[in-house]
Amino acid sequence: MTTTTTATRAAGRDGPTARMRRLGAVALVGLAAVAATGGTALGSSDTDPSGSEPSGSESAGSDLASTEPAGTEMAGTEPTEGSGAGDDEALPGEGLDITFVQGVKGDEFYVSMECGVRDAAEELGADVDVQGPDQFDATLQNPLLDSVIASDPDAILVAPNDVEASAGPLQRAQDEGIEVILVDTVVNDETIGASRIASDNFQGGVMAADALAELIGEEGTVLVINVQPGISTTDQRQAGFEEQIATYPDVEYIGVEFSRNDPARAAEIVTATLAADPDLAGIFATNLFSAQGTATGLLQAGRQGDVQVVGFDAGPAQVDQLEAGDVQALVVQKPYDIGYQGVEQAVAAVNGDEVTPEIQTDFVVATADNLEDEEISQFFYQADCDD
Ligand code: T6T
Repeated sequence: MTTTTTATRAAGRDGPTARMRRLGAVALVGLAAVAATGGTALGSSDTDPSGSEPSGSESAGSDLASTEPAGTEMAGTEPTEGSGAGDDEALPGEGLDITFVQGVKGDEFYVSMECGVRDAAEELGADVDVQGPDQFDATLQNPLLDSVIASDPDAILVAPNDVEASAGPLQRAQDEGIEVILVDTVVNDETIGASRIASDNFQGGVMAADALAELIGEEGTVLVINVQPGISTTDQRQAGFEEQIATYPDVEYIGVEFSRNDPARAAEIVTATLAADPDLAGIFATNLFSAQGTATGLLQAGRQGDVQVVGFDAGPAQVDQLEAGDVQALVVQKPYDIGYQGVEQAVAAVNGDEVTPEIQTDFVVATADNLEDEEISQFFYQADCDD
């Protein structure tokens, strides 16, 4: 179970006084453990995907607020009263420039996050610019960050590429009075980021371990295909998986391989591992491209459906692979919510309003049995905000 907090703090430069206060509804919410519902049908971790009540909020205490974007609920729903649209008051984001720097361009996880960013910016009246490096690589993202800092936005929403290497430019941004909001990934230096908004990635790894153990009947060898060391999210997923899989005495964890976010490399890892260990029972692939390549590798080896796969993320290609039976379960994040709440926090920080330092969003787990359910499919990632 995730720890929870409702701690808030004032942050940022003083802003216009007539800003509408919309905070208070965001807080860190516990992730309900995913319980297997029988067979290989894994249930959702989000007991109320419609968003009216965050999972775990009752048992965790009444001071918890929703992980939903305050006043907006899910993608595609109408903004509720007080969300800004149509109010006579000045919108809280009016006149503010926010830049969203993605972890990498063209990744449907960040595309979906961008959709949340754009919706929130529109509703709050802020201007938003979106940029991203061509690869998940701090040596590419850092120069981009430097040029964003030079353009002097009010706030930067960013998914930093590396826990250490990304800290320099983000520190410089803060030193120059730009509010920095970390979305998805973080840096190790905890002084960076007025707010950090992400999935509970360690718990996601735990869930993946339980799911994979169940799929393989709690025995056999398992492999992790991760991205690269230094990405906070995927490092935590691996750590959660490793801790949890060790609790299954008849499951042998044979270690981790790194795909460098390249599906072709993930496929090669599968081929090489099967050559060395033809009895491989299962694979946990820690992100979208790793999972996509894992499924392709199994297909190429003719072992799809035989070696069990739990992946993270739910881009269109991954959902197709789930439907085809090449992958058995996907841990689905809520990037739209992360982006939406990122903008809310950015606007609050710039205006000197209360900011929530840490927000965790939850997951659903998709399987072939539930992927048609609206409660699950509504969280599949978008390839385009008009989808
Ligand atoms: O899994 C997401 C994200 O959370 C992670 O930080 C990097 O990979 C993804 O973008 C998926 O490709």
